[in-house]
Order: sequence, then structure tokens, then C-alpha cells
Amino acid sequence: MKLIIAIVQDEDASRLVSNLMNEGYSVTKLATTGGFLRAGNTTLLLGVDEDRFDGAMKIIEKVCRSRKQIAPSPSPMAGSTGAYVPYPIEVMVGGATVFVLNVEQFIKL
Ligand code: 2BA
Repeated sequence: MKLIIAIVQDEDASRLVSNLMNEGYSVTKLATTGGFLRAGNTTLLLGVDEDRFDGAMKIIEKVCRSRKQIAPSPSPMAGSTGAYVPYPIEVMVGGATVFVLNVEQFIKL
């Protein structure tokens, strides 16, 4: 068994969970926050048998989009007045950041 930890954008989360559930996957949805943008995102936990792993990854790939987001710079620049002001930068977020772990034991009590 594998544990898929998928960090996705909030905009994709609901459709992704629906798609996964419709295909019979069990999903746990966590409300999380990205360290860089300091904005909400969603982390899904999926425990999947090896033979269903590729199917889950295909659904994640199909549903999750990459999007441009504007973020304040982490290191503000000195403005013309001498005051330090944050300047916006554009970052590409997603589709999904996925970690895959081997599950040593899966226990339901
Ligand atoms: P955030 O940390 O809010 O990052 C949002 C996006 O900002 C990232 O998109 C990336 O394009 C950019 N970014 C992040 N750190 C940066 C940096 N130090 N300098 C410049 N740009 C930076 P994604 O790579 O698609 O990541 C989306 C979210 O996935 C992240 O939100 C974070 O919550 C998670 N994530 C990504 N890589 C991770 C990792 N190695 N470990 C844990 N979580 C990760």
C-alpha cells in the first residue's frame, strides 16, 4: 500500500475529492496553508493499494490545474521614498505537489 499526500489548490479540491470518491478511493481532506504564499491550500491523504495507485495519480493529474498567483515579495525592496515596500511577484502554483510514501502498516480498529 502507498500513502499519497497531495497538496492542491482550494479551487481544485472539491472536484478532485468528488472524482476520487466516485472511483472508490478513500480520501481525507485537510485545510492547510502554503508557507510561501501564506494562503490556504488543501492537502489530501489517500491510502491506496498498489494496483490502484496509477488510477489515483491520473485523476489528480487530470483535475489539478496550474495557475498564476501574485504574491508579495518575501524580501521587500527600498522604494523611492526610502521606505521599504513589498513588491508583487508572479508565481506559478500547482497543478499538485505529491509525496508518495510506502505504508508499513494499515490498521483500522
Ligand atoms: P506555497 O508554499 O504557498 O507556494 C506556492 C507557490 O509559490 C509554489 O507553487 C511555487 O511556485 C512558489 N514558491 C514556493 N516557494 C518558493 C520560493 N522559496 N521561492 C520562489 N517561489 C516559491 P508549488 O510549487 O506548486 O507549491 C504549492 C504548494 O505546495 C506550496 O504552497 C506548499 O504548500 C506545497 N509544497 C510545495 N513544495 C513543497 C515541499 N517540498 N514540501 C512541502 N510542501 C510543499
